[in-house]
Amino acid sequence: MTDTHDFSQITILVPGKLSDHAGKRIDKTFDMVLLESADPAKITPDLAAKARGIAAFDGIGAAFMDALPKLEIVASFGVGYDSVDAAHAGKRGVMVTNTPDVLTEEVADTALGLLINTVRELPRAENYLREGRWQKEGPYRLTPATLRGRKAGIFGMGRIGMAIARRLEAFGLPVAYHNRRQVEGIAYEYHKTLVSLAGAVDTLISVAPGGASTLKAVNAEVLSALGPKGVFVNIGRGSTVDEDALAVSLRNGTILAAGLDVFADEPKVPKALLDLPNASLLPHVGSASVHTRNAMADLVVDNLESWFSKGEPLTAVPETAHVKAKN
Ligand code: NAP
Ligand code: 8YV
Repeated sequence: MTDTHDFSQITILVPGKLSDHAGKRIDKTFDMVLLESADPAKITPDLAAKARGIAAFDGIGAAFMDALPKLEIVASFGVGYDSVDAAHAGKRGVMVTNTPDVLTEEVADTALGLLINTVRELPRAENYLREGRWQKEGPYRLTPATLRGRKAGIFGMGRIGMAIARRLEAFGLPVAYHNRRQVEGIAYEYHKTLVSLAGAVDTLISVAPGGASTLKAVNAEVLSALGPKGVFVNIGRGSTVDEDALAVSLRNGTILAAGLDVFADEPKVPKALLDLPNASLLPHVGSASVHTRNAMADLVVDNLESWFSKGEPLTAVPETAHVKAKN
């Protein structure tokens, strides 16, 4: 971003996972300290005295922040930051940044891929070919489901929700949505409640953030409203779904099929979902291309550089938008 500042005396902690791309940049520019995990017990007096920033590729809790009295900024990798205690950071005067926009189109592409995989059974059809069954048994079965004639509902019509909606329109599907607030300037049908949206569509795509306000929002009532032709796709957060209710609904035909990129307790996936042939499952790959992950990593480091050179981040989360640099 800028090479006119000397950041070499500024210590940035990187606990747990690390993006290689971000790691190279942070190491070149800052005093980078790798930690095994974001565990307050791992903070030595020396680190406590000097760490001014965290580059976070996993969650950061309040206790870890509180172990770092000089902490000014947590630059988090990912647009969703439910694993960072941003409310606590806001109260403590610590800036938190995330990585919006640079991943929007990639995640929307993945959502459409997952939807088509789920409805047209493409992964199962490919397995059928690879297992030699096409030659032995003839063509793969005609899929009971199709995208044709479907109506889609989006839970979480934000940046990624809008990008998914544009793609769905190009596929010829009408779109409706549910957010807490109606979005101005868009013509998509708005529903005040998630259950009302589910009742009005047969294809529900969740791209809502995690956190208390969405916890298990996609529950038995919502799935029942979606109905027996219903397809549910989750590209947002696993915590927004009651996974037990979803497995039951898929097993007993309350809904037809589901496509899931995210799970409540990653990387663990409930056996009840793994056992279901009508669930298409991905290991949280929404943004997972080299191109997009590098763009996200660059935004993490750009936020650190902007903060330590101008006292302003590029992409503050709302909970810390009020936080000002101390000097
Ligand atoms: P965004 O622009 O902030 O959009 C989030 C939308 O959700 C907003 O329109 C918001 O509207 C709505 N929302 C929030 N809380 C709600 C609630 N309690 N009830 C109903 N609607 C609610 O975020 P984004 O950039 O589109 O990203 C969305 C989420 O996608 C991220 O938070 C992340 O969890 C997930 N994600 C997943 C992947 C992946 O790899 N699978 C990749 C990127 C992002 P209101 O505030 O009006 O309710
Ligand atoms: C990443 C995501 O997979 O941006 C998000 O909210 O869920 C994904 O893009 C995740 O942040 C990687 O840890």
